[in-house]
Amino acid sequence: MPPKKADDGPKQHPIIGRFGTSLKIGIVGLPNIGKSTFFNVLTKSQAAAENFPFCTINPNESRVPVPDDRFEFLCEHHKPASKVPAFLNVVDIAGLVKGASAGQGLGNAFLSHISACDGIFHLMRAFDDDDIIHVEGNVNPVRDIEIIREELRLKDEEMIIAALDKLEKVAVRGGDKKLKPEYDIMCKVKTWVIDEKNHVRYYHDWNDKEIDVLNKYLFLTSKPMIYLINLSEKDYIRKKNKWNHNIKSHIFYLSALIVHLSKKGTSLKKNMFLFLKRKRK
Ligand SMILES: Nc1nc2c(ncn2[C@@H]2O[C@H](COP(=O)(O)OP(=O)(O)O)[C@@H](O)[C@H]2O)c(=O)[nH]1
Ligand SMILES: [Mg+2]
Repeated sequence: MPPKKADDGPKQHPIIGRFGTSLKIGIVGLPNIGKSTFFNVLTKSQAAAENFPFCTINPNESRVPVPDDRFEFLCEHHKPASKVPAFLNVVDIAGLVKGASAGQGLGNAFLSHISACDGIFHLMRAFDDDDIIHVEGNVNPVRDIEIIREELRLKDEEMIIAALDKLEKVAVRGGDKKLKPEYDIMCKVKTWVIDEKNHVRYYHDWNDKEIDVLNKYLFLTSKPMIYLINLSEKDYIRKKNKWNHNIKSHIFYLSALIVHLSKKGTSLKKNMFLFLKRKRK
């Protein structure tokens, strides 16, 4: 039989993001909320996790194997010469503060660290502990979500303005027809992100051409984001926390898609639980 042509089969729709064999996810959040502690548990590492803001300066990175029964089955079945399981690179990024996009705290370095990631774990603090300093003075995860959300959006705002400036010169004033569609798409991105103050990922109807353009720029707010809530062990066990309702409704308001996870969610929770158990020692 002749080999199949590359264009055989149904057309695949593009997906927002950069997909490859080596995926990287960054842990992002305010300083001193448990990012390094979570990183250590998830990756079985020993990164410094101390009770003071900006304990992490350079990002710590570690590879975590992703267990998958299907992989074992396929290896057993096909007996390949080499076996390469899936890995997730997890990066513990320095804390962001209000104004980080304009150079506050550890400033703009975070941009390149988050840019290098394919996805974001957005960790927030929902545990009370007077001994653990909160950079905003008190615990309020909904306010904290907004601080991080706005810093990421502001960084994209800079990128969008610079890109539109360039495109305008060539596609509008220079009359380059080839770049006009990209210019029009970037105008739509500008309306959504700058005028309406949204994240790219929360518009769920980008078409294929728009996704191609978004993937050229890989905006911070287009990266898939998983919200993680750092609770006390007590709240975790009783499955209650005074912030739960507000966090959920805020995330719903942002129009994040709510995905009900079963097995995967359990394993993530397990990691959080290990993390909390470790705290008690
Ligand atoms: N009470 C309490 N303390 C925590 C929890 N998670 C982290 N911490 C403490 O908070 C401080 C800051 O943690 P760290 O992981 O360095 O935060 P990061 O700055 O976000 O990386 C450390 O003293 C941790 O032991 C938690 O769930 N409960
Ligand atoms: Mg840290």
